Amino acid sequence: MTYGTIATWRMAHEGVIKATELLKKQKSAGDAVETLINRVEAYPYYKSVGYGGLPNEQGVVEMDAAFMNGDDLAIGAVAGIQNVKHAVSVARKLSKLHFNSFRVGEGATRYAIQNDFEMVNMLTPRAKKIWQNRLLEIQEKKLDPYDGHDTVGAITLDQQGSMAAATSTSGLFMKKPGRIGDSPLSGSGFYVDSEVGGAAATGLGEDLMKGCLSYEIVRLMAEGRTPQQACDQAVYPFIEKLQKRYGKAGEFSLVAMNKAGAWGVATNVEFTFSVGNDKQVPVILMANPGP
Ligand code: SD4
Repeated sequence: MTYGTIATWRMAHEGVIKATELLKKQKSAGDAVETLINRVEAYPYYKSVGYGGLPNEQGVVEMDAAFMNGDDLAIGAVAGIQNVKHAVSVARKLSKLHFNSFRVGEGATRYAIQNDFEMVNMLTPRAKKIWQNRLLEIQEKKLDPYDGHDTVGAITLDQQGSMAAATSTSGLFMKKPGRIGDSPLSGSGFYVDSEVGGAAATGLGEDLMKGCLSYEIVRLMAEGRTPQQACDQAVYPFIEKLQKRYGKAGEFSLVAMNKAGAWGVATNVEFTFSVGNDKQVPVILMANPGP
């Protein structure tokens, strides 16, 4: 039976390997995507996701994450959550609730504590040093706060035909406290429908959410486009639109997979991603800025 996963950035590769193994053993798309994202969250040297993620301008690590079940379209999300090792697991548990399934800030953190999620000081000494150095640099020269930030976003398809999507990020380095990007927002950072397929985004959240691009890609797939056609048709005209209205567009990279396991990607930067399925061992691939 067909199964597969696609995820953003090189950092997702070990998680994709693990998720692909699980899918091969007929585990669920939900378990596979959570395991994939947990791997990235736990690794201390990825500066933009989970433990070791870079903090906001006050030195506080605030995480955003989401989980979506493509069968019942259930969504759970957290934003600005603190000191929780696996934000995506909190999001997955929230997805089981009909009410109160998207929590922010203190309410999200409190929910994690009350439900026995692993709590840890997410600001590693390394991340603290990078933050301190950046504070000094900012005093010396005017710097763009958006610098080298990546979200892990993934789509999984299991052998039963179920799909899931999830994201996790510490968001923009030096962001203002309380700033939330696209990653926990359904339709922008992610979307999945097991009857069609799913998509996930990484890039500048403030621009990504103007286009609801993950939903747009799924909508185009539902109309019959391949994942690659859907990515191309959703992403590049929207980048042009932003360029026309603002003179520029943020960095955008989107990945998609349909219910048959075919995948696509669109990006305006050099972008690495990882794909694993029943036809090939997981590989890291590189996409060049399109179209
Ligand atoms: C955000 N989309 O918070 C995230 C950050 C990111 O590549 O993915 N950067 O806006």
